[in-house]
Amino acid sequence: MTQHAGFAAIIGAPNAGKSTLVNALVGSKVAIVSPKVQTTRMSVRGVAIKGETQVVFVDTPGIFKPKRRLDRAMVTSAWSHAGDADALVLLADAQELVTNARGRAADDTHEIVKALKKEERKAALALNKIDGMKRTDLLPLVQALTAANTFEEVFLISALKGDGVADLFQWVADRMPEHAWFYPEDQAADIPSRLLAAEITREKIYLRLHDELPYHSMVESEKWEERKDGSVKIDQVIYVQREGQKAIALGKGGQTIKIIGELARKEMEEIFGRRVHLFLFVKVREDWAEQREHYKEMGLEFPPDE
Ligand SMILES: Nc1nc2c(ncn2[C@@H]2O[C@H](COP(=O)(O)OP(=O)(O)OP(=O)(O)O)[C@@H](O)[C@H]2O)c(=O)[nH]1
Ligand SMILES: [Mg+2]
Repeated sequence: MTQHAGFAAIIGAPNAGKSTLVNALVGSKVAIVSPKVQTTRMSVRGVAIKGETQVVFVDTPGIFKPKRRLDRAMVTSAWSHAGDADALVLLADAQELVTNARGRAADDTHEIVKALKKEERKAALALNKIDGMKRTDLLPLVQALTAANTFEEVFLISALKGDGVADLFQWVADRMPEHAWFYPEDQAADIPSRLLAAEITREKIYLRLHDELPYHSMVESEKWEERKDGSVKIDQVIYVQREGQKAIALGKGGQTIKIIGELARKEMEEIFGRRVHLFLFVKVREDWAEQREHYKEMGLEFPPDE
């Protein structure tokens, strides 16, 4: 049988559940997830196979009206992946669209729909987070969105619970061109280990400190040392923007950073399948989001001044 392979980009407003969906499609964790908006900064590839078809799902940063430099880089990256993809899925938070129709997430979603329409870009719409929602609330939404004729197909899914995910996968798989597979059969993610390790720590920071330490942190794996016993020693730096944030990240007597380190280490050991010695350092660097070198580390282009 001939092989099919291609790229499917998942785009959407921040917090729609894109990373959760990519993890569900791939069947293992390739992208970090948190209740905060703008969790994903760089696009992550997750690989999944259906029959003779290999789909490379591209998780992208949320699309919204960007102001800061890092935001602009993230949104640019998301659109460029959409442009390159063989299949495109717009993911939207159905709960937001129904109960908070004038909210920011709904606004961002409508702007994306407009942009797709303008470019006459073919895409599927997946309404996410239908778990816990009433069908009667969903139907008018689906009707309104299909009436506009922008989408080839509309799916109702729960990325978290798995409902509808297989149908969406099938739709995507059917759109993959004839092509040899891009990755070996057993590869699920395409992200360098040190970058993934940094992402895992960032997820734990977001989960633990999402109210106190918004957005303004980044993690870099500075050292990666293979040990003879098969374990690895990883030194990571957490950059924050203020002294006060450093105190928050450390916590009383270093308690917070210790918990974050333990959670991150455990997950790294699971994912890498080996023992990990993780050392975390917190540094204040007020303008890290203005420094070119960090963008490369995050896999983003450094956008010019506005
Ligand atoms: N109830 C429910 N929650 C979901 C579902 N999918 C995702 N979530 C939650 O929504 C939040 C955001 O999920 P993410 O996967 O990080 O969303 P994202 O679109 O990747 O967000 P950004 O990377 O910030 O743009 C998390 O708290 C998820 O657990 C779903 O199907 N149902
Ligand atoms: Mg994400």
